[in-house]
Amino acid sequence: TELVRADPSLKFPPGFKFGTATSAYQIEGAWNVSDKGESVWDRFTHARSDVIHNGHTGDVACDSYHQWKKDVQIAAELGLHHYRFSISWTRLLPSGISNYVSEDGNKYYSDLIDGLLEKGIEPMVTIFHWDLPQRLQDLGGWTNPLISDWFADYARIVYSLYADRVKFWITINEPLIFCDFAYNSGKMAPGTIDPYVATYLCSKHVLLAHAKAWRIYDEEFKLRFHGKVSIANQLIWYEEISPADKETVEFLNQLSTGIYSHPIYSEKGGWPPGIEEIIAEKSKKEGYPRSRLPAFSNEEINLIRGTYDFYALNYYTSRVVRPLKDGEIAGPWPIFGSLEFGIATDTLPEWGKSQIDVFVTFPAGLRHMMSWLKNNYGDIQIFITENGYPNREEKELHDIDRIQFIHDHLEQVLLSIHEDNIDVIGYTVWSLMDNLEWFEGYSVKFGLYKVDFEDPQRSRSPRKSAEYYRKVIVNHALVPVKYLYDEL
Ligand code: GBH
Repeated sequence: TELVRADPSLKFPPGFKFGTATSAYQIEGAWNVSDKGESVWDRFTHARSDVIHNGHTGDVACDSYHQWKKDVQIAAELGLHHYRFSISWTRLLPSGISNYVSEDGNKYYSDLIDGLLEKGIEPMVTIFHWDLPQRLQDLGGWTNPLISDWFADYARIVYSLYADRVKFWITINEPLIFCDFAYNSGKMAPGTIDPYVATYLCSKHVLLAHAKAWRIYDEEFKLRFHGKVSIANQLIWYEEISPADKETVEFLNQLSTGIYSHPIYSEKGGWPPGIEEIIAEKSKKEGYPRSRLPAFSNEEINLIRGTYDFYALNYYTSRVVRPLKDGEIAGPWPIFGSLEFGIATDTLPEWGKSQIDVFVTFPAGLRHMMSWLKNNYGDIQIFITENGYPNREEKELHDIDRIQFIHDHLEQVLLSIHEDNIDVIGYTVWSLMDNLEWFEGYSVKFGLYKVDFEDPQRSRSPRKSAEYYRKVIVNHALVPVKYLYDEL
């Protein structure tokens, strides 16, 4: 697990894109301006201050709804090729159902897209980043099979408004978090804990929703606009450290990555090998009339299979496996279904630390993950749609750890491209600026730009990592960290 270094003369391929990402609930604020409807995250932060750091909410956040020109400005300062942001479903469709489109909501996103394009920055739009309309949640949310049509209707409206200007689309962000982690932990909206049933209903309906939205683009928009559509998966790499781990490691990689990938990217389609059988067997033993992991019909398998134009991955951290100790119950992060399968995970002492315990850094995990994808699904294009480093407290703007993190991960990307022949087409830092880190509130900071949450104007100031990333983008190559240390 030693860190392999890249030849410093290696370059990123021509056309390789560098960007940053954010999401609507984490930055926009303006939670009830104009006719905006209530989302599950509005409801959750307002009702569940017990779960959320200091009772923080996204009511104002970075106030990007009013301050979006500042976001475009700093994105331009960085020299970004692309900026990934998400659309708030209830800002565009206040009731969640697509019979009525908000004029103000539409204008907000339309202006933002135009503002980015004027600066030569490509918008990459995430259609759903967790802020489900509360009204749809009241009807069961992602556990109701009708959600796949509600989502597809919403996606069609989004395409019809912006497909003339947006060429990169992410249908849905990280089902592993809002299905598996949410229903296992209760720490994410809607706050319901139901790891054995809700989790898997959500998984199935997400895949159908994505597939329908992908096909709508393919059939109704692609010929005219030539864009690309995918789903972004949070990938946690499970690393084998002894041959005895082999089977468990492969099982966990299939359970957390395969579950949202095999149905889309494999030749056969359907749930990943091993997973379907084992959950069906357990369900039977437990007396359920059918598997808790709902089966796909042949028609559904064919609907989902092949619904991608590239692979979108978010990578933060890795784990190794170990057996549970006596009496130990494994937690919901970062293995989902740990309650089910009783596998514990660890990190290695030589891996990097951050101020947030769960975000242990292992850059080689990114490279291994991409090779795993290639081994399982063939030669697909990969777009890294998130990668980033958190701090809780930072010496004002001097975020050397974050610079090292970005450097080390980009180095692994270069190795994947040049040594492993993996077709990586872009890299995206989470995040452009500090924002509401879900149940961690504003206490966890990921930004290349610091946001002053005491300032009514929510001023943004560049950290050293912003300067570093700008240099990487200008040079289109890895910039040595040492060079920057000398400057600081
Ligand atoms: C991404 O996933 C999201 O897309 C983005 O919105 C988010 O801001 C970013 O990463 C940084 O987190 O403390 O043991 O309860 C986030 C996935 C889910 C990772 C919750 C950390 C906490 C586990 N995150 N998890 S624990």
